[in-house]
Amino acid sequence: MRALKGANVSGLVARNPRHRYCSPDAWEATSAMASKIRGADILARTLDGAGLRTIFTLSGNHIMALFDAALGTGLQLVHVRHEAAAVHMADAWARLTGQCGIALVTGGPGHANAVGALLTALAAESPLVLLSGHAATHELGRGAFQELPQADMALPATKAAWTAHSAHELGRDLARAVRIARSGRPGPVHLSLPLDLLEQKLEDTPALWPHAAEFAPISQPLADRAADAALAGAKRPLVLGGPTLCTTSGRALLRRLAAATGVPAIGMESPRGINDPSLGAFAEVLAQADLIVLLGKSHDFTLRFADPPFVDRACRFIAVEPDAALIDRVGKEKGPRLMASAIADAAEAAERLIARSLRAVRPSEPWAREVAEAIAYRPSSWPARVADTAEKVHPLQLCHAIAPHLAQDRNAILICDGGEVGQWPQAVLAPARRIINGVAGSIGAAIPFAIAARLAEPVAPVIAVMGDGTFGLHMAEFDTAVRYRLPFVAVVGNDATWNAEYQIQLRQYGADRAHGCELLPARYDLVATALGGHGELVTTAGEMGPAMQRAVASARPACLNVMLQRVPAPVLRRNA
Ligand SMILES: Cc1ncc(C[n+]2csc(CCOP(=O)(O)OP(=O)(O)O)c2C)c(N)n1
Ligand SMILES: [Mg+2]
Repeated sequence: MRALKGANVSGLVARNPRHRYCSPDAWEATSAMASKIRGADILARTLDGAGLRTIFTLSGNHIMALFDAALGTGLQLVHVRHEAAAVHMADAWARLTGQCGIALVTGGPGHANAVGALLTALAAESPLVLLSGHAATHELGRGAFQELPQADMALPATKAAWTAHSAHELGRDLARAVRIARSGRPGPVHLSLPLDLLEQKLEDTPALWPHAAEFAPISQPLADRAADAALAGAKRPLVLGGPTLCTTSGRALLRRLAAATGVPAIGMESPRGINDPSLGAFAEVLAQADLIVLLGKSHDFTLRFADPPFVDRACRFIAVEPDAALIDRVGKEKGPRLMASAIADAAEAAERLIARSLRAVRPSEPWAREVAEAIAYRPSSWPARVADTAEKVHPLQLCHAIAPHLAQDRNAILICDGGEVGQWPQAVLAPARRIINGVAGSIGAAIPFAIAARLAEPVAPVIAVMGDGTFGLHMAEFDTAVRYRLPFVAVVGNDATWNAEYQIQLRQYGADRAHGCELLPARYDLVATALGGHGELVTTAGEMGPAMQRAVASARPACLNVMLQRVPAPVLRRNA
C-alpha cells in the first residue's frame, strides 16, 4: 500500500467532474466508465481529496470495502497491531502536522479496542476522526455479527459520535466530523460506518462531494473589547494555556504573547499539573498570582482546582475559552472572582491579545523575571554530567545520553510516556518538538507516537522515553515500524517495576505493604530484535552514549533496554 502514496492513478477511477478535487483531465479519462460508485469510494476519495491521506488502521470484515476503495487513491494505509495504537498514531500525527488525524478500525471489538485511546487525544486536545466499521443497518437488532452501540460507547471519549445513516451522506459526514474535530477546543470525533452503506452502489452526482469549506473549522474570534479587558492591569498576572497551546506552534505563540504583553504565558499539558517538572518551581509563583487568564486552559485538577494554598484566595480570573460549559465551571468555582469571560478559540485569542497589547498596562518586569526564574529552576544537586558508576543507570544519566541527539537537529522529536522515568526527560530536555502522553495520564502511547512521528518527520531523530511497564502495552508495534521501515529509538527505563504506583504505595502505605507492582528485568531489547529491529541491553551509564549512537546509526526501529535505578520522579520546589 505504501508504494501507492502519490501514485498517479486518478485515471483509473471515476470521479465526479464537479467534485472540486477531480481534475477535468481525470474526468475525461473516466467518464466513459460506470457512473455507479460505492459508499466506500465516496469516503476514500473524499479523504484523498481533503489531503487526509495517512490512514492508521487495522483490518476487519466491516471495513474491507474501504480497503478496496483505497486502491487507486492517494491514501496510504499504515496497518498496525492493535486498534488503540492506530488511534494513538492518528493523535500524534495531528499534534505534529496540525492536520486532522484519521484512524480506521473494524466494528465491535476493534472499535472497543480503539475507544480507550480516544481519551488521550481528548485530554490532549488533538483533532482526529475515528472511523469504525459497523454492523449493517438491516441486521441491527437481529443479532448481527459484532453488533454494538458503538457511537454510545465512543461519546464520552469524543467531542461528537454518530452512526452514518445514508450512503449519500458519507462524504458530508466525514467533512462534518473533521470540522467538529478541528473547531473550538480540538479533539477526537467518531463516525460509525454500517457495512451496507459502504457497499451500497449509487449514482455519482455532485451532491455526494463535500466542498473544502465544509472541512474548515468554525472560528470563534475574540472581540477587541474582551481582549482589552483581559489585558487590564494586574501586578502579578499569569496567562495559562492548555494543550492546544503546547504544540510547537502553540508554544511559539505563547512566547510571542508574553513578549508583547509582558505577562508570563505558560502552557500546561501534563497530568502532573503544577508539579510538572518541565515547569520547574512554577507552583511557587502560581501561589502569588493576583490575576490568572485561563486562555483555553480548563479549570481542573491540574491546577489543584485553583484553590488555596495553590492559588491565592483573592486571586481573580478571566476565562477566554472555546467551551461555554467550562466558563460556567469557573463561574461556579470562583463566583465573583471571575472578572470577565469570552467564548473564543485559544490560538486566535492569543493573536488578538498580541494585536491589542500596545493598549495594555504592562505588569512590572520583576514579576516576569521572577516567574521565568521559577520555571527555569532545576536543583544544583543535578550535576551537568553524572559520573559513571558500576550501579544501574540514573534517569538523569539516561537523559544526558539523549540530549546530543536532540540538539543535533532542530526537527528532532522527543516523546515522553509513563510513568516516573518519563518525568525526567521532561525536566531536563526541552527540544522544540515534543509529545507527552498528556493530561489524560494514560500510559502506553509512546511507541505508536514514535511511529507516527517518524511518518511526519522523515529525517531528524525520533526518541521515545518510557518505562518498562509502559513498553509492554504496545511493544508489538515494533513489527509495524519494521514493516514500514520507520526508524526511531525507544529508550526503556527498566526498573522492573510499575514505579509510579510503587512510589504511591511507599508514601501512603509503607514499604512493607508495597505489592502488585513488581515486574521482571525483562529483555525488551530482544523483543525488538525478534521483530526485526535493533536492540541493546544497557547496564551502566558509560554504555548509554555509545548505545544511543549505534541505535540512531542502525536506521532501524531500536530499543535500548536500560537497567534503571528505581527512583521517584522529581517534584521541584526551591525551598523544599
Ligand atoms: C492506561 C493506564 N494504565 C495504568 C495507569 C497507572 N499507571 C500510571 S504510571 C504507571 C507505572 C508505569 O510504569 P513504567 O512504565 O514501568 O514506568 P515507571 O513508573 O516504572 O518509571 C501505572 C501503572 C495509567 N496511568 N494508565
Ligand atoms: Mg518501570
